[in-house]
Parts: sequence; C-alpha cells; structure tokens
Amino acid sequence: MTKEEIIKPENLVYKKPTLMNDTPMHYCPGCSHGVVHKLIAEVIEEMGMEEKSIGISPVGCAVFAYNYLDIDWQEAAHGRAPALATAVKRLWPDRLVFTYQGDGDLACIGTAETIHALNRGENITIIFINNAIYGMTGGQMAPTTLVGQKTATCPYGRDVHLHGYPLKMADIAAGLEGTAYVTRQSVQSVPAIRKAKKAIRKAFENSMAGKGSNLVEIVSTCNSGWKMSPEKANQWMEEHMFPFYPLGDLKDKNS
Ligand SMILES: Cc1ncc(C[n+]2csc(CCOP(=O)(O)OP(=O)(O)O)c2C)c(N)n1
Ligand code: SF4
Repeated sequence: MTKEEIIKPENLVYKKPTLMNDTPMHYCPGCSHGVVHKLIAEVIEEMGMEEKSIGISPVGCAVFAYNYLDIDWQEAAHGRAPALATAVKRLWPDRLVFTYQGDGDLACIGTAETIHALNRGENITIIFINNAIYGMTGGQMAPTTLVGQKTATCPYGRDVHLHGYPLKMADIAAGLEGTAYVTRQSVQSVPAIRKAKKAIRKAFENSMAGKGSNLVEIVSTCNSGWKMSPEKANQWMEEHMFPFYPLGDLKDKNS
C-alpha cells in the first residue's frame, strides 16, 4: 500500500482524537488513565459536544486531566468532584458534565459526595478509575484494595480484621434510586476498550437526556504502585481484580 492509500479516510484505523492536545502525559507507561482519557475524548467528539462538555478533575494521578483534553474543566478539592459536578450541571443543564475520579478520591475521602450525588439522581456521569491503590501518593492502601493485596501501608497484605473489606462502589451505586446506569468495565484489551467506550457513550447520553446519575467504573491497573510491569499488572488484574469486581452492567434503567 502506498503512503497516499494508507492516509485515505476509508483506510484509517487509528486517529488521535482532535480534543487530545500535544501535551506529553505525565502518566507512567502502561497506566490505564491515558486510555480512558482517549475514550472520553472520542465519545465527546462523536456526540458533537466539544463546546458543551465540562469535566471535573480529581485529586490523584488524574489531577492534570485538564492539561490533556481541550474541553472546559473545573478542578475539585479531593473527593468533592460529584458535589462540584452537581453545581455545574444545575447551573448549565445543557452541558455534558462528568467527573473523573480514582478510588481514593471517590471511595475514601469522597464517599459521602459520591453516594449523595448518585442518590439525588444528578444528571451527571462519574468515571471511576478503580486501580485498588493510591497511585499519586506512593501506593498506599485504598478502600478498594483487595484482601491480601500488599501496599505501602499494608506490606503484609490487606487484613480484614485490621482494615475491613474492600468497598464495591458500583454495587452500592446500583442500589440507589437515583442511578440510571451503573457499569463496570476495563481497558486492558481491544475488545474491553470497545466495550468501555460504548459504556461511556451510554452514560453521557443518559446524562444529556436527564435520565439520572451514571457511574462507569473502569477496573484499572497501577503498575507503578503495584510494582509490576504493565503486562504483569494486566495479568494480575484479570486474575485477582475481575473475580472480585466482575465486569458488566450492574444496572440499566432503560433496558
Ligand atoms: C484533603 C486531601 N487529603 C489527602 C490528600 C493526599 N492525596 C493526594 S492524591 C491521594 C489519593 C489518590 O488516589 P486515587 O484517588 O486512588 O487516584 P490515583 O492516584 O490512584 O489515580 C491522596 C490521599 C490531598 N491531596 N488532599
Ligand atoms: S502511579 Fe499508578 S495510577 Fe499513577 S500514573 Fe503511575 S501507573 Fe498510573
């Protein structure tokens, strides 16, 4: 195939979303965050919402999400993204408003904000990156750390007698009256990435249609925090995370 044929639109198999700018990402190679950013950018473009999307960025490794996607952003204090998203969506009901949060941000310091925003049925989407650890601060135990999983603050593994059980936030969300769509996805393979993208699209469409709150959990890796190579981290996630956090839709009010 000649170069001219390769760049024909009908032969194009990969294109960087125009919403993703050229700022080099600070994420570790192999991290799930970059893949999810790309999916969000693609969905916003496909929905034609480039000028009407507002992301609420967290505290955690994704704190700089606003540097990579050329949409409007508001930075929230640690854990408060769903409260801020509530205000933004109520002020601008015609905007696509989503939060982007890690498990420390969403399921620890921000548990109350998350549960109450979802329960109120705010027309927002929460993108929840569950990598079972505090990535940014050096790999401490998170509420979602698996039983037996070793972290900087539980070097002998999470012990239920000392630390309690991992929180299944999507299961909690699915039981709340205000949620329209709750799903658990992953991005470690091409089929998984495609499914995750469809889930993000459905959640964003629900938000715009005023159907209630949407939670898209992405079971993810933190290869640096887990002290594994990216490949080993994906394998570990499939073997250990997926049995405890099974993938698929937990709730879809429209189906
Ligand atoms: C009020 C407050 N408490 C604690 C911190 C320290 N802190 C920064 S990021 C973080 C946890 C991040 O973990 P997570 O949300 O899982 O995101 P990840 O880095 O893994 O993507 C903590 C505790 C802070 N910045 N502000
Ligand atoms: S520390 Fe973990 S979550 Fe943070 S960028 Fe690196 S791999 Fe990703």
